[in-house]
Amino acid sequence: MPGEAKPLLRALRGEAVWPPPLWLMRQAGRYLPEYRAVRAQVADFMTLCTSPALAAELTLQPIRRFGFDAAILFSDILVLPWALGRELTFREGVGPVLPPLRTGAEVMALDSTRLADAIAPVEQAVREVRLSLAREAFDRTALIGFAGAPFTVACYMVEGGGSRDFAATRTMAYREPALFSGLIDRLTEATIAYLAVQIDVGVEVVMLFDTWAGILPPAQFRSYVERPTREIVAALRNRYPDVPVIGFPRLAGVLLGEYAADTKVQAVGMDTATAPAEAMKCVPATVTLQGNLDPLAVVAGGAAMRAETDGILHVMRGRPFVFNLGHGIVPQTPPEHVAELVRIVRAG
Ligand code: 1CP
Repeated sequence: MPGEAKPLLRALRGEAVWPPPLWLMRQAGRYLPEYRAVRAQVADFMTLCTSPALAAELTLQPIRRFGFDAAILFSDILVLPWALGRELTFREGVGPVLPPLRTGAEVMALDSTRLADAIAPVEQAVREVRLSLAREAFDRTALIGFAGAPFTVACYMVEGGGSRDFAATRTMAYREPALFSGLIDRLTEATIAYLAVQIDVGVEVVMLFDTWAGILPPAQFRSYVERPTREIVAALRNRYPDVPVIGFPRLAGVLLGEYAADTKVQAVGMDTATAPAEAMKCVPATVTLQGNLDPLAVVAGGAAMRAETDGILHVMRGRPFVFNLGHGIVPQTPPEHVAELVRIVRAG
């Protein structure tokens, strides 16, 4: 298989590739002047996500600048609820805003029959990225597709946007468990369909972002984080046995090992708060680890960034590993610090 030579795919198939492959969560974004230039051409963020040529261009920008081992499709986790018929706007300085979903009728109205048409621009963006990667000879760069995991997507849908504690969502999960489970089930099904489309047109790996997984108590973590993730992994593995799934249950803490064993993801993303040595102990060596440099260490740069990076590399050497951040890169990051980080990691 020619793809086998790509370092990311080798690491995700269980090989201790060294120096480790690297890419950064949110590697396309406001910290790059070339992103800001494209963003300034359009009125709103959703136009970027629904214009294949622009989404493809933004996906390629960080690859051209830094030569990462993975390109991640430029899109957003909230494109899925939008494609199921929920309104969505991104407000400058606020973030995503949706109409809060609170009733069974609204869950029933989520319309998977419109999914295929709504995600056609995403499909086209994937095709264009694959063509550009080949045309520009980025032979070692693999393409990652993604979705939000059902719980995190449900958080934004129920709450109607971002929140510190997602209190309305978590109250619904206690008061109306049948309603909340129904929403999670719908999203699980839609996520499988959405990721299958991305794989059909060329993504080589998929990642499930469960940014808010860690706000749940253990029993609900099992029901709303582990169970849907296990179902998505099983369905995709059945159809696409060679496409690895990376799970990122942010702030899962001591449940990280259980998450890996239960969901059977090929790789687990460690968040910033996870000690790599602890993750090594609880996640089996057959599961690839990814992470977990603090995004603020990249803002700081210099000796602090080097020390933190060396610490992670030292612990992970000899096991299947993908270097990344512990959460998304932040807008105030100097791009030169990212270039320096790439040099440090590539020196092993
Ligand atoms: O390079 C890439 O990774 C680009 C693709 C990408 C991804 C994987 C974007 C573009 N968003 C995401 C995932 C995403 N979106 C997550 C999961 C990962 C994470 O925790 O960071 C989440 C929670 C969102 C929701 C979202 N979209 C937020 C957070 C809202 C909140 O306060 O809780 C925001 C601000 C967005 C907008 C957005 N999405 C992507 C970008 C570059 C932006 C910023 C828009 C801009 O500033 O121009």
